Amino acid sequence: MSLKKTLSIIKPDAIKSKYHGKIVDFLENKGFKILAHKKLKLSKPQAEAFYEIHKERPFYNDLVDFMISGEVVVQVLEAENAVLYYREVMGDTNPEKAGNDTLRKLYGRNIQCNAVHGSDSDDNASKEISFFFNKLELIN
Ligand code: IDP
Ligand code: MG
Repeated sequence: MSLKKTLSIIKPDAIKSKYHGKIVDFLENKGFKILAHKKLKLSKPQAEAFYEIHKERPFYNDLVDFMISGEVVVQVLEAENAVLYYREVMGDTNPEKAGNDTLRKLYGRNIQCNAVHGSDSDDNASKEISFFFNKLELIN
């Protein structure tokens, strides 16, 4: 068994809709251990830096504005093959295409306001976790 970590963000649309508690429940029911968890409001430079890899994509500016439009909750999740498994649990980027019983199907509104973020590789998970958390904040 190889336990891995991934970074999750509950996005402003889901926090505003009061889905925070439901999403935490869902994650625990799916078997994730929450190693770290905090609420914060991203500044523009922070959101731009976090989504730097999408800088050239047409939706980048809108995505940054959306991510700074309200509070977010960032979490470190642990599970076997956490990155891949969380991407399954989130569902497709577009909630309309997401499978039943996925977070984005249940709580996402559209392709931008899609309730949650999850890392897309183990390397990016490490980078994204260090972006938000220092070692002292992580249960090990
Ligand atoms: P992912 O979150 O499923 O990994 P990415 O392609 O990495 O999807 O895109 C990052 C985020 O940018 C998405 O979660 C969504 O909020 C937003 N996004 C992606 N594609 C579009 C689009 O075509 N229009 C508007 N926003 C988008
Ligand atoms: Mg992505």
